[in-house]
Amino acid sequence: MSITLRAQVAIIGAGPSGLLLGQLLHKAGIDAVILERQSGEYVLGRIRAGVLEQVTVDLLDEAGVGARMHKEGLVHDGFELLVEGKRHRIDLHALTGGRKVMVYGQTELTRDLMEARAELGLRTFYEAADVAVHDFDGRKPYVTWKQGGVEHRLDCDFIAGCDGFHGVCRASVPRDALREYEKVYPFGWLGLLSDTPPVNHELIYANTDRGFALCSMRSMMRSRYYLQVPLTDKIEQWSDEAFWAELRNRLDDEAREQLVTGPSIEKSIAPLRSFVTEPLRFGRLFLAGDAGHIVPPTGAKGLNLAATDVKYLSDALVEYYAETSEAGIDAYSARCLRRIWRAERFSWWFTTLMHQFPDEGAIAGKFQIAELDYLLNSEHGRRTIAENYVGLPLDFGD
Ligand code: RFL
Ligand code: PHB
Repeated sequence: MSITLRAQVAIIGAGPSGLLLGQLLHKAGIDAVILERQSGEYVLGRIRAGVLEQVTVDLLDEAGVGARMHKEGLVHDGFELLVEGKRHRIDLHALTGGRKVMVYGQTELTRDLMEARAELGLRTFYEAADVAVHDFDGRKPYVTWKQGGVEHRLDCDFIAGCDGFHGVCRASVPRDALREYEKVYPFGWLGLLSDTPPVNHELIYANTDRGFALCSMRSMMRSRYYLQVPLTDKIEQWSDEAFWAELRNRLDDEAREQLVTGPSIEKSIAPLRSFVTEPLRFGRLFLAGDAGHIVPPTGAKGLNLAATDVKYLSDALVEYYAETSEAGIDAYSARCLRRIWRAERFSWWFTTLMHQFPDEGAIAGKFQIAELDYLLNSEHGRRTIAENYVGLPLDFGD
């Protein structure tokens, strides 16, 4: 037995990119089906990003899913850099003409998008096995997969590859049709989530000679902390006690005193990578979000870039269906890549500024401290950090 379905757009992946794209297309009257390899609970169990730029907040409002975020999210108008044991505040609001960021977990945002989709009765297939994309270089692409052992086929006009770094879409493009740029960093981030009040009301990014640390949060009762660790470290080596002791070592006296510890509710190690694929369109297949690019998390840009890719893609598809114009889809890749490279540059630079690079010798650390000394004592320096951190406007440079 096999089942054949039809939709205007097939979306592969129900992470934030796929779900947001589905919602924006639905608002414009375009019919899309989402295929996701995992179960919904599994997708919600992945603890990832925490900081949303204003542009992302606006997009979630446009998609009609912003209500809970505005109620429960935490608006931050600054953050702190801890350098040589001293904290320096970056006043985002004052330095960027009133812009701010929103602290709201990727899990919550994903849940809001999933619930909105379920309420609208839009088609999503979770636990879709062996998803394969076909004929995207012609006018009649289609997707096949297995659901509970039954073969399925979805005929469509376009395929949106929102299936993350390890997805099937980028992997299905002939190798000679794309170029990949990559940098892997010689360390990872060990993250811990705990139901404890955050150590500070704003995020703290710490440059210390023991390695980078980040104090973040999900709410006033839930904290998220990260430590730079060698890539060779295994999660089993890090008891909660060892994590808290090392975090304490990387904080200033005041934060050390304020820190409330407790049992972890999640703990994992993530590698850090800068990665971009060019182009992001292959005939009728588009890549969006982590399927096309990865940033190290230091600048909190990954999820935000995924959201803006999807905005550009939904605008292009809306233009195609409303005006039978291919101008938008033709421009998609170049338009996205310009924004992506700016965020890649910032994330690479901020990562390089804040972490220890043991193989680069003592002089690398001295350069970092001198650069931070310059940046933090210059209005221009603080502004350049602030305007990149809050996110450049969608039409920047146009
Ligand atoms: P996702 O979230 O990876 O979702 C892709 C979805 O596609 C599914 N999939 C498939 N479905 C069908 N068939 C297949 N063959 C498939 N292959 C994969 C997957 O199951 C998944 O559900 O990509 P998306 O939607 O583009 O969203 C991107 C964001 O998730 C990502 O940029 C951020 O989470 C990156 N990131 C962070 N970004 C930040 O802005 N701040 C952070 O603090 C931050 N921390 C992180 C992160 C990413 C991490 N990863 C990828 C390991 C921490 C971690 C650990
Ligand atoms: C997080 O809360 O997970 C987070 C916040 C800011 C970052 C990275 C991660 O730069």
